[in-house]
Amino acid sequence: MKSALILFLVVLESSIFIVDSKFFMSSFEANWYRAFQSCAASGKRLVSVESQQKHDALVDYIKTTSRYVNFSRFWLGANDMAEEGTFVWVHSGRTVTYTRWHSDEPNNTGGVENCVELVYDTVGKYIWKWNDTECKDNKRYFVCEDDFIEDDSDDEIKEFKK
Ligand SMILES: [Ca+2]
Ligand SMILES: [Ca+2]
Repeated sequence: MKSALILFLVVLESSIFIVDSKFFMSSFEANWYRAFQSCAASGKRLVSVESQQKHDALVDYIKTTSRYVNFSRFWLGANDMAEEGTFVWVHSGRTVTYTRWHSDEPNNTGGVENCVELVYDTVGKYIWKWNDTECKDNKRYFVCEDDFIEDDSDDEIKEFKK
């Protein structure tokens, strides 16, 4: 039993050092549903942002990619489809608590905005802020994350934060 536990810890620890590819930027734009499916199909998940540390790590990652340009938008793994106004990280089912909403958001424009996007737009002053937007007709790039590491560990987040 003891040896099994040690083996598990060794595997866990060694994996921490290979996760600099923790985030994976999509190579194409897709609607929210397709983005969610694409991440899942490759054994990953559409990114959740449940803490300031995670937000910082995600933004740092995006800045290393070619998708980091003014007026860029990325799907996040949350929506309020089940209950209007209550946003949920779909992968975990957890209610969204940490938020980065722009001051005018979420506004559910037209009654059809249910999916969350991360926006970098210096003109509209969405500086890495969230917006709720329509899920199906809008196409965005998106970031998948590796499913192995949980969101709750600050230590692990520091490890993959470059
Ligand atoms: Ca909504
Ligand atoms: Ca909105």
